[in-house]
Order: sequence, then C-alpha cells, then structure tokens
Amino acid sequence: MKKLLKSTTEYVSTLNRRVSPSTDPHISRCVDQLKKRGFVMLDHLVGTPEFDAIKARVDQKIEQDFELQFPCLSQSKIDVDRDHDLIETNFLATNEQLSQRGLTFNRDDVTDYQQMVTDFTPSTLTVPMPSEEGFYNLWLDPVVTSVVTSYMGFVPNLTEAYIRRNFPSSFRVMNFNWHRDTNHDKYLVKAFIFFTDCDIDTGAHHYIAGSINDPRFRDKAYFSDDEINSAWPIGSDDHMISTVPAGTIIIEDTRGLHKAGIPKRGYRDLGFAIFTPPNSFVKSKPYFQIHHSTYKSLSKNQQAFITKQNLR
Ligand SMILES: O=C(O)CCC(=O)C(=O)O
Repeated sequence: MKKLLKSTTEYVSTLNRRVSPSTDPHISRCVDQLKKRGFVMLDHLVGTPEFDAIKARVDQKIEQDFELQFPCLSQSKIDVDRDHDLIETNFLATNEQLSQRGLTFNRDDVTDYQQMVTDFTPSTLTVPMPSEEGFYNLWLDPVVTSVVTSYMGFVPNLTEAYIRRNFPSSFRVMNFNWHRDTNHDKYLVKAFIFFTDCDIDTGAHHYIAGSINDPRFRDKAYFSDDEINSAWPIGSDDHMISTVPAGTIIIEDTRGLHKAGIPKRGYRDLGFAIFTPPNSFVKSKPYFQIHHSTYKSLSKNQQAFITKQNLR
C-alpha cells in the first residue's frame, strides 16, 4: 500500500512537470543517443574560461580549504588481516562503521594537503556541493538540463550534487567495481563533469552501452572486470572507456553497467549531478543545501530542479 501511495504521488508530480520533446536539433540528437546507447558526451565547455574558473575553485576547496566530507577512509590504516571482511565487501559500510574500526581521518588530523595525501593515502576525497552560483550554473548547465528533461519527459529534481577526487588505490572501494545504480528503477540520470583530463591511466569512467535492459548481471551488487569483460571485452563496441579532456560532461543512465576506473597515477576530479523524479526520495536530510541568495540568483528554469527541502 505504501509503495502504491508513493508511486501514485510520484506519478502525479511527474505529470505536473511534464515537458514536450525538445525541438532543438542538437538536443534531439543528444537525447536519441542517450536513448540508444545509455550515454551521451558533451564538449561545449571544454577550454572555456567559466569552466576553468570552477576548476580553480575545486582545487582550492580540496587543497587549501579542506571543504571535504569527513571522516574519510584512510588506506594507510587498513590492515589486510584484520579488515579482510571489509576488503571482501568492497568497503560497503557507513563512515561510522569505518571510524569505529579506526580506518578514517578527520579535519583535525590534516595540517596541509601533501601531509593528508601522504599520511592517509585516501582513495577518494568528496567535496559537498558548494552553495555558489558558478557551481549551480555548471551542474544545471542549459544543455545538460535540456537533454535530461527531454530524455526523462518531465523536469526531475537535482537530488545529489558533489565532487570527488580519486587517487590510485590498492583496494577496490565500492564503485571501483562494476555495478548498476538502483536509486530508482525507471528514471535515473547522472551527469559526470570531468574536471581533469582523463584516460585509462588517470581513472577513466567505464560504461556498457545498451546494458540498461540487458537481463544479465543483476544477481549481486558488484561484478569483477573478468565477469564484465567476458561479455563485453575491452575494445568491443559497447565497452565505453572515457578518454576525454577536462570540461567534458557525460550524461548517463546509470541503471546500465558502469564503474569508476582507478587512476594508476595522479588523480582525477569528477563532479556528480544526479537527477531523479520529484518525490522519489522522501529523506529527512537532503543530500545538499543551497543558500536562499544563491537560489535567487538562478534562472527560473534552474530553480525548477531544486526542491524547497534543499534551501537553507
Ligand atoms: O566515478 C565514476 O567514474 C563512476 C561513479 C559511479 O560509479 C557512480 O556514481 O555510481
């Protein structure tokens, strides 16, 4: 009954926000590609000053202001014998559970960026979405919002927004493994915003084109490279590996099989914008918060993607 109620409310709110397919030929082409292959790549921001300005802000937040989500997993604290259970389950645990094991570090443990990276060897640092107009203008870029809206058929909510910096990692932490996202069974789109040039050595994103409705690989949360490569070998048409310059955005239906590549050197910075239907999540705490003043500076079109719950 509860499920029925939820899907009815969701259906009604979706209906209220219904949109017709875009008549812009570029947007239509992108939507067609997204429908056919499960992803589309956009390059209109590559090399633009607006994008470079936001990239500089991302660096500052990570390397100087430490505006990061703490506690954060420290690879140097992992003991392969004691923590074999976590290693086997790809660290599928809450931050509290990892902290109780003594596997995390906090803001107080950090004196400078190099010390943090050397002492704690994090595999991932996460920056929560900054409440700044420039970030929202990128996350709710007009091409991205038009493609996402046209693909879904209604104006969705921006449900999650953040940036991750990934480093070389000896352990496979959650989405370094192949998986399907399960946040919503019918409507789920992510925009991945590449802040660094990316190739197979620097943490490419991997996606299996056309896998959304493929009945295989549904019986567990994560799959190994061997399992996926046996069905879609590297180099085959549907095994997509993103070799892209900074400024690229990949819009993807992540109900399809995908994984984060582990950088072999350096790091890669990736922004995440997650779009789901209105009312699909009834959460007591929103995943990001936006100041009223920032919200007011956005266009009406952009404001439509943000719920009241996210305002502070
Ligand atoms: O970081 C990536 O390339 C992929 C992230 C991912 O797997 C996810 O968001 O579900």
